[in-house]
Amino acid sequence: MRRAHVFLVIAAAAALLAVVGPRPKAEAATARNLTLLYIDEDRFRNYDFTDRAVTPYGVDWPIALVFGNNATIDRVKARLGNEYDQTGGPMYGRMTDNAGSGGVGGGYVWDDDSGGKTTKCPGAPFQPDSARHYRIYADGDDRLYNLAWGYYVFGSTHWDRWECGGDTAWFGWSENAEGWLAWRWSTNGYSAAEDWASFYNWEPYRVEGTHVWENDGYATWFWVF
Ligand SMILES: [Ca+2]
Repeated sequence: MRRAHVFLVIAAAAALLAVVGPRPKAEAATARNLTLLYIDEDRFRNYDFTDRAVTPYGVDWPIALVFGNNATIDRVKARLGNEYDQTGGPMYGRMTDNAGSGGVGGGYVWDDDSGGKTTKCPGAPFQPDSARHYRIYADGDDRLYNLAWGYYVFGSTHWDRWECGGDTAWFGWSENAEGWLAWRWSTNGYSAAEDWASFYNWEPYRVEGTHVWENDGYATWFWVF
């Protein structure tokens, strides 16, 4: 697991010059590898989106998290709530819990989530300059189901840095944020299998506006009991 040491740098002096208030969220960026993932009768997109539209030009982050076995949205958030106790703005996941015959047609829905975040407004005075942020998605009953994964939800995660001031805002490093989420899950007493399965959304390091891409294309599994 890589941990970018840049996050250890404390920009306390810069934070004092910060302008309070949220800045625009990560702008929609361009996915290299947007596709539909298949697991039994279920289907979901391997990125989340900045609006309710499936397009490689309007993605937020790669899907890199599956909370499985006995997950619900609320259960996962409760178990991460000791650190990810703030929320951000909403993004959108696309899925169906039963694609129907041949896996075509049937039941696609959107879910929006504002997620859990370690600091509400990173970069604001007296706040840390960075936050880690995850979002998780499911359909109307707040969980998806198939025989392979049990009850599950899926999601993305990333860093928000200087979002509310201090220096130029940027968002991303999702692979690193995924590792930290697995660390928090494990530290809280649950098990995770880091980089467990290919989600076909490898993103090499690159900067696209305020979006800093880096994702190994392998999602982490989080056991929920
Ligand atoms: Ca990964």
